[in-house]
This record gives sequence, structure tokens and C-alpha cells, in this order.
Amino acid sequence: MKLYYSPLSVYSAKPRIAMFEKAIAHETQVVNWTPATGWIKPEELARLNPKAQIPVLVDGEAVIYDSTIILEYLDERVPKPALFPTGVAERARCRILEDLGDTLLAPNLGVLVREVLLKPDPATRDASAVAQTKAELSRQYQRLDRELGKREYLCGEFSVADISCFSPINIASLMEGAPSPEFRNVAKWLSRMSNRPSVARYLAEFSEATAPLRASSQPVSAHA
Ligand SMILES: N[C@@H](CCC(=O)N[C@@H](CS)C(=O)NCC(=O)O)C(=O)O
Repeated sequence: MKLYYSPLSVYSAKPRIAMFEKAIAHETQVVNWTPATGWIKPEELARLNPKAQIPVLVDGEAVIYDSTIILEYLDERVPKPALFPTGVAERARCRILEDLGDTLLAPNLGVLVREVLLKPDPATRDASAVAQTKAELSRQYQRLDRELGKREYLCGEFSVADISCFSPINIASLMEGAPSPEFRNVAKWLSRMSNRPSVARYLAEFSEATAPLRASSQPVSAHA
């Protein structure tokens, strides 16, 4: 298998962590991003994915894009350890929480990149856009805190929902978007996640890739 990804890409973290979790040997093709250039895409990306986005997984003749579909594919291709719960209703809840990460958390990162990462001087930022984004993140963190309750992971056992929600929270945390410690279940979960070998391995490469951008960072583990 070959994974096109970037350690800086919020959606790429999903297959990356899943493949570490399942110990799937694979080749990689890193797609770079810099503030000056944006994504530097290899010529074949548009051929593999009509949206020309990462992540893309190539497995022999099969070309799979979209992180959610890649995770489903990986879970069927290499069933153990499973990344979905077993009950029908539990699986649906797990997909809903995976979608929360993808569609309610991750889309907030654009404003944080534009207004926080690329504008180190707070006086130059669009303060209302930043405040709105932080408020939306906080609403979702509150929801996650409730969904977690006394569970160790969002769906009981470690799942696609944990992977999908962790990635945007980790990236937002570098740009003043970390969850408040008042969300105690989230804080404990972040600590558990960061210590899980597959996630720790991903975090090591994330940390290396973001080193040049991290002047005012707040690592996730600082809130655990
Ligand atoms: N729904 C897609 C979203 C993928 C996506 O937006 N990828 C970003 C990087 S995180 C990308 O490739 N952006 C480049 C572009 O859209 O041109 C997924 O879950 O894989």
C-alpha cells in the first residue's frame, strides 16, 4: 500500500494513525505545505483523486480517497484491531462522532491558520472571526465532553471517532484553539490518546513537521 499524505494535514492524520494502530506496512509520498506556497501537489494527485486532495491510499489496483472511506477500507482490509464498535446503533453513533471531527471541528482550522498562525501579532487579526471560531470549537468540545462521560474512548473502545476528533483538536491546540481544562473528560481523553503508541508515533512526526511553526504553541499534552 502507498499513502499520499502530509503530517500537517488534518485529514491525513486519520489513515496515518489507523495504519500505525493496525501495524500495516506501507510506503508514503509526503505532500508538502508551506505558508508561502500552499500545498505542493505531485502531478499524479489529480489523476488519483479528482478533488486533488490528500489523503489518498493506493492498494494495488484500488485507489481510495477521502479519509472516512479510507478508514472504512482499512478496517475491512485489516480487521484487527477493529476501529468500529459492533452494535448497529453504536456503529452509527461512532460514524456521527467521526463526522463531528471532520465537519464540525476541522473546518475551524482555516480561520486559525489565517488569523493566528499567519498573524503572530494579535493586533493585526480579525478579532471577531477568531472569537467566533473559538466559540464554535468550545461548543464542540462541550459536546465531546458530554459524549465521553465516563468512557475511556468516544465509543468505548478506541475507534475512528477518536482518531477523527483528535486530529483537529491537536492542530487547533497549536493556534490558541485548545480545549479549556474545564472539559475534564476531554482533558483525560487527550492524555490517554497522546499516550497511545499509534497516536504518539503520529504526534512525533507532527511535532517534527510543525517545529518551524510552533513559536507560540500549546501542545495537547499540556492540557491533560
Ligand atoms: N473530505 C476529505 C477532505 C480532504 C482535504 O480537504 N484535504 C486537504 C488537506 S487536509 C487538501 O488536500 N487540500 C488541498 C486542496 O483542497 O487543494 C477527506 O476527508 O479526505
